[in-house]
Amino acid sequence: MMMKTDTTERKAINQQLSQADQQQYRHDGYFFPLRIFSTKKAADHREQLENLEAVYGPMHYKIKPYLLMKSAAEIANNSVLLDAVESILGPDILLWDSAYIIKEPNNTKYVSWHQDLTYWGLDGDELVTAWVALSTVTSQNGCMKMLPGSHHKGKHQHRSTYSKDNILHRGQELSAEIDEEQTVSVELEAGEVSFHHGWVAHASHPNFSAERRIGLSLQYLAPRVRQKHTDHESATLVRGEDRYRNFLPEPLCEEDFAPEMLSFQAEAERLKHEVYDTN
Ligand SMILES: O=C(O)CCC(=O)C(=O)O
Repeated sequence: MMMKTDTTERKAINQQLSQADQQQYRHDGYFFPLRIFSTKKAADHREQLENLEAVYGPMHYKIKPYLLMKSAAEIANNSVLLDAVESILGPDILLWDSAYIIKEPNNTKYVSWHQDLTYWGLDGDELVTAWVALSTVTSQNGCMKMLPGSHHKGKHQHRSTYSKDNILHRGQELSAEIDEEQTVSVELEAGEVSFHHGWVAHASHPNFSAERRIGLSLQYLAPRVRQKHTDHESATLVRGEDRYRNFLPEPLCEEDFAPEMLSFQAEAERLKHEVYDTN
């Protein structure tokens, strides 16, 4: 009886993407914007991030910050965000990876045109990235750009450039030239999120503004997907059930930068680099 009431209540407030939004995601390989919290709440999350950075150093590109920071864990478990992810992946959802991607003011760092799944070692593409804006994100400060429909044919050829200003680990970029005229800029207000498919071609240019550009990129997986290169990767079940156990369960963040979580995160980061760098 209790179970039935809980399910009914959750359904009543579930805010999954509309059929039209889901259709757009399937057609283009991305969907935006969706507001998941107010600009005031976004400013609060940004303040928590920047206060912790003042003590522990830069958080940019540190893997799985939701293990270390209550604020990141709260964003990753946001119910509006997860409702939208549920309408893309179904009811069972693992949080597999995440990173703050921060472009400092007037900075040359960029992200080359790439497809996320190229080097991630996964055996399926039931994965969606949710990119949560914690600052206003515009073409001027280096928002993401997407090539609509580029996810339909799966993997395209990449080359590793290891270019100094490229934020990606291997500076990987699509070998084919992208016609920028065909691309769409993912401009967001703080507190909004965009969703993109693991095979959609995307990139982001440098930050030409005087403000920090801050996003939290979160990768959600359907539990049936496997990591081909190791059985030791971990993930957090954020909704539903994991009937596959392809990933080790992760401890939950209850305190910012707890020592035991720091060592768990460091090992997860080491393993992730091993997979990214050798495949
Ligand atoms: O934050 C960026 O500029 C790029 C992010 C990205 O490539 C991703 O989240 O997949």
